Amino acid sequence: MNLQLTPTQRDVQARARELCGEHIAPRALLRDASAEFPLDDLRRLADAGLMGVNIAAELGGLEAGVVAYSLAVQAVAKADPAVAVTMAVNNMVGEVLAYFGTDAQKQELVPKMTSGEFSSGSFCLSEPGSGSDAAGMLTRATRTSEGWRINGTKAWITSGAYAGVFLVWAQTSVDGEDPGISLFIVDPTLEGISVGPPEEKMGQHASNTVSLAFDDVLIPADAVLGELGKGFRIAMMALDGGRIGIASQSIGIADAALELATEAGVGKHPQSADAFEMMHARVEAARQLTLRAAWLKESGSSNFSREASMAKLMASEVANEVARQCLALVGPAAAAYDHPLAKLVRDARVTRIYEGTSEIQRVVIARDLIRNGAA
Ligand code: COS
Repeated sequence: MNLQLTPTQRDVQARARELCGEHIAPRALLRDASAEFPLDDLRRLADAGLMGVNIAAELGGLEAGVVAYSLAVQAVAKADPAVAVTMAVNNMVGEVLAYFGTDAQKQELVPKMTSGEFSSGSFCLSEPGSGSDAAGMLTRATRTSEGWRINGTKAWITSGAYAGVFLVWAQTSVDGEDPGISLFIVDPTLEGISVGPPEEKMGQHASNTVSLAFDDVLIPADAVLGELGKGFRIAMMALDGGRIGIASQSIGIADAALELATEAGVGKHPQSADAFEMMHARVEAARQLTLRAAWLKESGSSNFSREASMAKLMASEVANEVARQCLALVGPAAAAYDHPLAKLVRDARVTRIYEGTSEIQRVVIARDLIRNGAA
C-alpha cells in the first residue's frame, strides 16, 4: 500500500475541502436547526464530481478510486456529517448500479446520479422487523405476467423522500417457488408507494430518513438488478463498501471535534494535553485503517469485509469518544444544544448504528477470523 497520496487523490481532497469551506461548513448549524434537506449542496457536490468518485468516467463519474472517495467523505463530514451521509449513500447506490446493472440499466440511471439530475438515491434494505438480521426481511416481490408486484415496508431509509431511484431488496416468489432475496430498481414515483414523515433523529437532522410502504407496486420485468435470488450477496458486498464510507464520515466528525477543541485552547493546558494527544493518535490510527480498507477495495481485493468492518467499528467508536471528550474538555458552553461540539456528539451516535451496528461489525470480523485466520 502506497501511503503517499497520488495527485488525483490530492486533487479530489482539495476539491471537497474547497467546496466545504465555501458552502457546506458555514451553513451546518443552520441546516441542523431547520432540518432542511441540502438540495443546493448536493447539486454542488455533483458538479464537483463527488457523487460518483469511484464510478467510471463514461457514466459521469470521476473514476478516482476508493481512497479518493474516502478522503472526499472525510472532508465533507468534517463540514457537515448530514451532507456527508447523503453523499455517501448516493455514491453507494451509484456504484451498485454501475457494478451490477445491465448496459441499459447503467446508461439510464448512473449518469442521472453522478450529474445530480437525481438529488439522491436510496438503499432500501432495513425493515421495521429486520435491521441487523437483514435476511429476515418480509417485503416480497411476486412475479406477475408482466413484471413484479412489490408489497412490504422499509425503514430508516436515507434520502427516501427525495430519491430519484430506490434499490429495493425483497423475498421473491415465482410461480409458487421462492428463489431467495432479489434486488429491484424501483421508480419512487410509482403508484402504491407511500413515504412516511421524516424521522426526528437526535443528530444529522439535515439528512432525510423515512419509512417507505409498498402496496401492490407494479414494476417491469427488467427491473431486477443482478441475478434473481442473489440479491442478498449484492447487499453484503455493497455494505462492505458502504462501511468504508461511514468510517470516513466518522473520521471527518472526529477531525471537526479536534479542530474545535484546538481553537478553544484545549491541548495547551497540562491537564488536557495527554488526553488531547492520545485522541489525535487514535483518530490517525482509525484514518489509516480506513484508507487501508479503501485501498484494498480499490486494488480489486475479492474480500475486504474484515478490513471494512474493522475500519467502521474503530472509526465510529473513536468519533463518538473524541466528540464527547472534546466537549468535556472545552467545558459547559459546548454542551448547549446548538453548540458545534454538541452537534458533533449528536451527529456521531448513529455512525455506530447505520450500515451495520458495532455489534454486527464484530460478527463480521469474528466470522472472517474463524474462516481465514488472523492477519
Ligand atoms: N460479500 C459477498 N457475499 C457475502 C458477504 C460479503 N461481504 N457476506 C455474506 N455473503 C454471502 C455469503 O457467502 C452467503 O452466501 P451463500 O448463501 O451463497 O453461501 C450469503 O451471503 C449469506 O451470508 P451469511 O450466512 O453470512 O448471512 P447472515 O444472514 O448470517 O448475515 C450479517 C450476516 C449479520 C453479517 C448480515 O445480516 C449483516 O451484515 N447485517 C447487518 C445489515 C446492515 O448492515 N444493515 C444496515 C443497512 S443500511 S443502514
